[in-house]
Amino acid sequence: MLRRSDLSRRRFLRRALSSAGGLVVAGCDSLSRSEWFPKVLGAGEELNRTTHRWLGGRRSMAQEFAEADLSPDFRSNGTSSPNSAPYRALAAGGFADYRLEVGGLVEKPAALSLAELRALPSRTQITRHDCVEGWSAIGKWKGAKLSALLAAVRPKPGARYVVFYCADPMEANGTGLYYESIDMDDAYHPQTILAYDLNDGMLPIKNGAPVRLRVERQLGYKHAKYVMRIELVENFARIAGGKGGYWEDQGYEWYAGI
Ligand SMILES: Nc1nc2c(c(=O)[nH]1)N[C@H]1C(S)=C(S)[C@@H](COP(=O)(O)O)O[C@H]1N2
Ligand SMILES: [Mo]
Repeated sequence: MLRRSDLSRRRFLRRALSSAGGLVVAGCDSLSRSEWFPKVLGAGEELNRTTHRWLGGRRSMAQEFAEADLSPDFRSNGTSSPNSAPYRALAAGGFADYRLEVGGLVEKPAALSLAELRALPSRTQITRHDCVEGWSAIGKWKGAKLSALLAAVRPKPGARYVVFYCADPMEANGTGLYYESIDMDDAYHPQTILAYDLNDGMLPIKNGAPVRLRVERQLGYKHAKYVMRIELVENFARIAGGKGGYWEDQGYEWYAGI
């Protein structure tokens, strides 16, 4: 298990590098999507990988733990019960009427019931959640692989980010809701799931029922709870404060790598 000091050292390294290194990485990323780059610049790719590793393992897997490491209770943070009439109605019905809407830049928009989400290829993982407020907890999550959901809706070529709109109303932003976003690199990562179970039981309301995002290489605030709608977009220009998330609109980093 990572010691606290290791964690802060890694965060320090990441911050120290993010001004200079971040630019390099962003540049390499967009270049590597064009046809010629990988063929011509093998050395550049190696540099790209090394830089990612320095930045906290962007290409790697988040650490996974054993059952013995599980926290006795997975605490709640932020919203613990969304204060909206539609959400309360869904919860009262045991989420039988819940439909996860998936739209935006996709060929086949969809609205999935919990049963349909549970029928998608899933992954179970025991991971540590790190909140910027200074606490961590280890939990066992099971959920649909976001990669499988994306395969079903077929992203259009222009899709660069996946946006998650939540059920909890927030005053301080334009959508009026908590929301978050990730890029395609994290969207297709094997540990990125839409979790419906926590510690072998149904996801409790305090932790985001019926569905919450797990994006394990990033900090707690990226893990959107109460996900109602997913939108694939090219950029964040027309979404709330334009920074890609509720906390990002208030100055938090968009890429919250651990
Ligand atoms: N919809 C929604 N998602 C959210 C939040 C929130 O307030 N609303 N809080 C975030 C923060 S800061 C953290 S640390 C985690 C907390 O998850 P937990 O309640 O399962 O501990 O959820 C994140 N996702
Ligand atoms: Mo958090």
